[in-house]
Amino acid sequence: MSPLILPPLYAILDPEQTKGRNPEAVLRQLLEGGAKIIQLRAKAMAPRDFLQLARSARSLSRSRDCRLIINDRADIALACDADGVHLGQEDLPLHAARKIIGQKLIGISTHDVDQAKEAERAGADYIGFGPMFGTMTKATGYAARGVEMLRPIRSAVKLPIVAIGGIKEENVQEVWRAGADSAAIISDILGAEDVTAKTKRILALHSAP
Ligand code: TZP
Ligand code: MG
Repeated sequence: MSPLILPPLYAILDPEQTKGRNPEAVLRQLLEGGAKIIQLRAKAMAPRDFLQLARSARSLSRSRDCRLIINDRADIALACDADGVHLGQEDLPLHAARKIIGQKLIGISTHDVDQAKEAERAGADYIGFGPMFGTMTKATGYAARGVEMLRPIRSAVKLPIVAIGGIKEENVQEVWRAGADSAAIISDILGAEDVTAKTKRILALHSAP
């Protein structure tokens, strides 16, 4: 199978972070801005509401040729025909999620070199790595890694790396330069007044010097 190539921005749509704006409307703005992979993260939603939103996200994202990843829930990823699922260290282990979703993508959150290597060994399609910087969006329980800790991860695994945590328009180029294939961003994008313009500006930075 050809290796996965991730776009430089991995946008995360979390309905709790949209400042009360309708998640589908925000999703449309992300798509309009050029997002080509979007993760749906809905920690507080009842599973059937999560599924309903996921189905709607699936149809909108498919129409714009954008991949859809479901956070935490392999069952919902399968039920809405997403492109994959993203799992943390406490979620279903990779081998169990694989039984559920087959060849769809599985991303694994990692926080150090050992976890990154283990995710690669176990057959992950990409890894998350973080938290890169301080973030108010999630109580991660880990100190900020910084770009210094991203570089050894880049050397340790061949898998695509999605850096996450405290990434913003102002520091996103640092994480790409340190070896991240993609930058996962929640609050800097979802908190923007104009989500489309913010997404476009971040993507434009990837090709800027
Ligand atoms: N996992 C590690 S940090 C984080 C998650 C879900 C939150 C990232 O959010 P933000 O707002 O981009 O810092
Ligand atoms: Mg999780």
